[in-house]
This record gives sequence, C-alpha cells and structure tokens, in this order.
Amino acid sequence: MRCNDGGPANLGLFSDSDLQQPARIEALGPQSRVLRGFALPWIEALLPQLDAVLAAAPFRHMITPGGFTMSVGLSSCGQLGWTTDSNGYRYSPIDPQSQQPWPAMPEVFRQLAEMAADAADFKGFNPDSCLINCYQPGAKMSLHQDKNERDYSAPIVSLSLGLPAIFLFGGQQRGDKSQRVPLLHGDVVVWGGVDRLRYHGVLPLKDGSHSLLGRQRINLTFRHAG
Ligand code: MD3
Ligand code: FE
Repeated sequence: MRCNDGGPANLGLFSDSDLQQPARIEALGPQSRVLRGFALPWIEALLPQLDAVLAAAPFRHMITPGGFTMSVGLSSCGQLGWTTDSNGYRYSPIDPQSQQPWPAMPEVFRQLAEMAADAADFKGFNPDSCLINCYQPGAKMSLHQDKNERDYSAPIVSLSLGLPAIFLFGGQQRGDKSQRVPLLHGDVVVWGGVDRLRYHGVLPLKDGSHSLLGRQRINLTFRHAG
C-alpha cells in the first residue's frame, strides 16, 4: 500500500493547512514579487478577523473626485483608511460612514504583511493601513498609481482572497505596456523600491464561485501611509 491512499490522511494531530509548501516566488519587476500561496496556511486565522472588521466597517461604494461610483466596494482597518469623495483621494483616521476610527488592524494581518515583506527582502515592514477591496463579478480597477501615501520608501503588500483575477502590471507611464498576472486565493504580492509607482489595475472580475468566499474577490493591501 502506498503511504497516502485511503483511510484518514493523518491521526488528526495536524490539518492539511499546516503543511507549508516551499515558497513559489515569481519576480514581476526588479522589486516586485508574487509569493504564490503564501497566505494559504493563514486563511483559517484571517477570515474570522476579516469578518469582525467588516462587521464594524462594512464595504461601501465610494465616489471618485470625478463623480463616478467605484465598482469595487471598500473598507479599511488600521490607524489610517483610504477614502475618496468629491473632495479627492486621501487617508483618514476616521471612517466617514460611521464617523468612528477605523477598526484596529488584527495582529494576524500585521504579522502576515510583515512576513511577506520580509520574504521579498523588505525587512521590518510596519503597516499602519489595510485597505480592503471587494470585487463582485464585473468589478474592475482602472490603471492607476498609488500616490496618496506620505512616503514611497515602504513597500505595499497585497493579499488576494476568493475568486481569481487578472492583475495588470504596467510601467512608470500610463501608456507603457502592461503584463497580465493571474492572482489566486492565497497569493501575496509585494511591491516596492523602483516598482512602487508603477501603473497597475485589475481586469473586470469573471463570474464564478469560490468555496470559502463565494461570488467575490477580496483584496487586502497593507501600506505605511502616514
Ligand atoms: C503595484 N488594488 O487598492 S493590489 C489598490 O487587487 C489596488 O485590489 C488592486 O491597486 C487590487 O490601490 C491591486 C496590488 C498593488 C497595490 C499597489 C501597488 C499593486 C501595486 C503599487 C505599485 C505597484
Ligand atoms: Fe493601487
């Protein structure tokens, strides 16, 4: 008999999610790395914390300064949350919907972000903001740069959950050719240094259903914004 056919896979001492796979690291640019499946061992710990954050600060569709309603639903946790309205894009310590501070960043979020940054050679990342984006089928994010953070020396760490999406990774100018990168549940991407101001976006989400998250993709981006 082979070592793993039939019968219980183990004696219940550990679960499959405890089996850490070797890192599958892909370079997107000189200082951008995709860490395939990096967050899979963390999912069970992350999802209840995510639910708690979203209970206190539900997803909402914000209005761009140009008057368009974003197709992506947004929330945040941590000391600063990213917001947009008719007055512009900015980080705020207060959730404009509740008029209360954003929910605290769960410790397990902060640890995951720090470990992912470390694996991509950005040591000592200490995020003060976690933006939570919710994509339903058809939702997209047009090509843009992230320029609202106070300084660009810290990396940005992004965690993809739920349905897969095609991420567009462009250049330093809007018209530069962009690469299409599929991002799957559990993938983490780290961007910094010379890649920090590259244009990027997300193609319209294809319909489907994810076993844990259902008909949506949730993306968490960790930043040092303040
Ligand atoms: C590359 N979100 O919230 S995260 C955003 O999947 C945003 O929801 C996308 O772009 C999403 O601003 C992509 C990945 C990301 C974030 C920041 C970057 C990629 C980046 C900054 C520079 C270069
Ligand atoms: Fe962005």
